[in-house]
Amino acid sequence: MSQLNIDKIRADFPILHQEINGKPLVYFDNAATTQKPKAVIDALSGYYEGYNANIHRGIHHLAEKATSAFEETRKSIQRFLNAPSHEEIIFTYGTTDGINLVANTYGRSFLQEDDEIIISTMEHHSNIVPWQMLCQEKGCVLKVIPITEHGEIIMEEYVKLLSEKTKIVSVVYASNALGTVNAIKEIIEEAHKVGAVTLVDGAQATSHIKIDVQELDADFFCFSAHKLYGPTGMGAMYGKRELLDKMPPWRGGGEMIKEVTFEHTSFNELPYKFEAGTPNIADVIALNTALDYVNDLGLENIAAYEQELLEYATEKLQAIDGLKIIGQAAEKVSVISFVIDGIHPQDIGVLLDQQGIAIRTGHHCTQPLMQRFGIVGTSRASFAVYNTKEEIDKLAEGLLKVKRFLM
Ligand code: C6P
Repeated sequence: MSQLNIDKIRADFPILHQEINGKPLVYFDNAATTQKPKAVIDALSGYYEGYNANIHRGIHHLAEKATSAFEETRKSIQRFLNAPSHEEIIFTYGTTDGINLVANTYGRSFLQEDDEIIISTMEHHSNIVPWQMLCQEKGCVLKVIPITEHGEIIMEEYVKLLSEKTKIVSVVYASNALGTVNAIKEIIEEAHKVGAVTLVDGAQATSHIKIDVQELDADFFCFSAHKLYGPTGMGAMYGKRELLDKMPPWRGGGEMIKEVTFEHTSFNELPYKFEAGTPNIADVIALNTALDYVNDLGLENIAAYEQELLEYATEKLQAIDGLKIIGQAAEKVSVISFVIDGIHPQDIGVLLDQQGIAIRTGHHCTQPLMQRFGIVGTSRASFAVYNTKEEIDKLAEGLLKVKRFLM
């Protein structure tokens, strides 16, 4: 039995209380983006209505208030990830931006021809393409860890790929398309044995798993606010200070400099060296409210409740004739991807939408993973803390209706 009052939680999310196509909205596209509690929406408008000002530059009251709220978020993220210091938290546009930052700074500076980068078969495009671009530029080699039919990394195969040539291992903590939770601590440990630097794609992990970057010994950890009940278009990256210190900046502009002449520029210290230009102030501030929201509920409580939903849904969906769950790892976050014999995932998505049920269909930005399973895509239902078993019942009934309609 959950420790959480789900009715009360649902009341915090205004968007949930509407009808879509004449049916109460069932929102099961949380792996794409979670909905935002009223407190987060209020934090956004509170900034614009009350203390909109540019940060770090002004000495007036509003600028100081905005700067202080902005920097408070950095400290909250430090605590949330258990990072050693807030200077090791860099604001980004999101997970994609964080990975690109590492590829374009660390990668371009320290990798050479024939060096190897290891990723896994279940990576999101944002943890594939930046490394491919780097490989193209530097003549490095991209190696891919295979996975089992259940959607789990084959550790022995991973270890075989590692060598003194391996410079970067970049792996997803929780897969958006399969739900698999990877043994990320072990993956990092093995990478460190050959002296490789590690990056964890934490996009799907932060809203379900308590993160401790020191425990994991991750060199870089990236996540997006919008999958954590926060705003879109912003996120953060943790990096170990000794790495961040030796990395050159990526984007040039205001804020990231110490002194500029036409002949030479000296760069600001951490974290500002990586934060050129006016940042996304309002959204950074609102992320702090989202973190408070999650912390108040307790990530352990959220995770436990979501696991209840996952088990319930797995049982319900498995009972549907012709339905196959793609991704049956022993440890999963609350994501269920599935295919139904003879029905295209897109048709499932469209027909469920007519019943007010929002899921995601397609390749989920993991085309190589879909190729591994020999499918064009899946239908994916992903659950958050405000979802209920009654909604899962509606999904199961909805799928039966889809089948009856199309077959
Ligand atoms: N996955 C999904 O529906 P951004 O877009 O930068 O916030 O996150 C990118 C990203 C990186 N890694 C993983 C594991 C992800 O799941 C995502 C985003 C969304 O699955 C949109 S494609």
